[in-house]
Amino acid sequence: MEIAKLSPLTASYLELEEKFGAHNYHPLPVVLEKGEGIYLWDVEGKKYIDFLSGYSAVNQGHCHPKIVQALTNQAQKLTLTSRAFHNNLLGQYEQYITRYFQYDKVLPMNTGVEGGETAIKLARRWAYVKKGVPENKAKIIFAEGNFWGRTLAAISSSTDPSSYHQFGPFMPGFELVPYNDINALEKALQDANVAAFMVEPIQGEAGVVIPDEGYLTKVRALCTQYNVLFIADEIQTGLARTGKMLACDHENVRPDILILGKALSGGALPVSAVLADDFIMMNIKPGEHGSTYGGNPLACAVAMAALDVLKEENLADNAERMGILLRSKIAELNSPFIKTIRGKGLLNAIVINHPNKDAAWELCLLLKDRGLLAKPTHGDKIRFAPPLIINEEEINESVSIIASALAALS
Ligand code: PXG
Repeated sequence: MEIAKLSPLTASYLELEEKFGAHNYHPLPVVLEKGEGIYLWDVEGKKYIDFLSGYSAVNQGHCHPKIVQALTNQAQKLTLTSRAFHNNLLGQYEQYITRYFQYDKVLPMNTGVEGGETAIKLARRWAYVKKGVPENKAKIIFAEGNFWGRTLAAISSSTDPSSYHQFGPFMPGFELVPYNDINALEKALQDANVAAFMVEPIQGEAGVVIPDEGYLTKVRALCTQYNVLFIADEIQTGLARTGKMLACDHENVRPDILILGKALSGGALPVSAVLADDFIMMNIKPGEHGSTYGGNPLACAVAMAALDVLKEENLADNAERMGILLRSKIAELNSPFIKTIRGKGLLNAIVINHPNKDAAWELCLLLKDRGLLAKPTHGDKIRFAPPLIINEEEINESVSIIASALAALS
């Protein structure tokens, strides 16, 4: 029915997806064909400011020239060898990323969720080999409201019924504590079979939920006290998104296992990485973990370029400054429809205050009509997370669009 209101061209693309694709997403009715910097263009030629950035994969901006150059150069030379053989970029990339984040070793994977799975395997193995947990008894603690993907392990730790309902049975050995609750965490960590606590420094998909200041510091201290590994899922919060290279940097804490993904390729292809020191990483032996595409030379070349851009263009600082501006300008709108605006750097969300439960979706349609793309999460929240290269003028323009859309919301 929605399709009928669209132009015939746009509708034709939606009809194809409707007919031939699984219905596992509910996208906004816009068909994009080009991206450059903070901008996207649809098949009708309409231009938009991107306020989602591919769920924070496109921190460097769409089709960043340096990343595209690295991709195209390498694509003409060698793209995949598998790990059956060495390739000439893997070692260079491993040295580059471990120096960049100050860990002994990296284990390269592809998607974020594989990074999460890898971190959990590393933690379980460490628990058996080093901590002395009896075989098959290791536990991993997660925070309620977590989101780390869609595999069976990831949904086994989920508290969102739309993620796990009718997909059981689930992975054993997973336990939950409330997010931002240090006492509950301490209680859980007292169990001698606990291998790790895996947590997002800011919960992204839950609606940009920021823990109290000091939470990560206390998590770090408790994990050390109880000999439990602290796994930070920085797949969405990392790589300058929140105004620091890592969200953990806001409290100067160093996780035992760091998971990165998304912007590690700037949106060019799936690249994820798990970083840890030798006492964790060296418990995995040849043949015990891997992936056909993990560490492929194309990914290595792209990831080095993507990481270069973050530093060369000071994107963490820009995210910090533009985030402050964005939140203050939105607060100044004093809209009755905005219950809260919260965030760190350019990972922000508004919570909608409206009697109509579809108001967040309606607002996103109004934003789209006015040239800004954002997507609701959990019904009443909308993430505002543009590429980190956005400037002051563009923030001002975005806020004008948001003001106009709010004014049109009835
Ligand atoms: N950890 C966090 C914190 C994430 O936000 C993942 C892990 C999984 O990454 P991959 O690359 O396996 O999707 C995420 C993913 C979506 C979607 O529909 C994904 C995320 C957030 C919202 C929607 O693809 N984040």
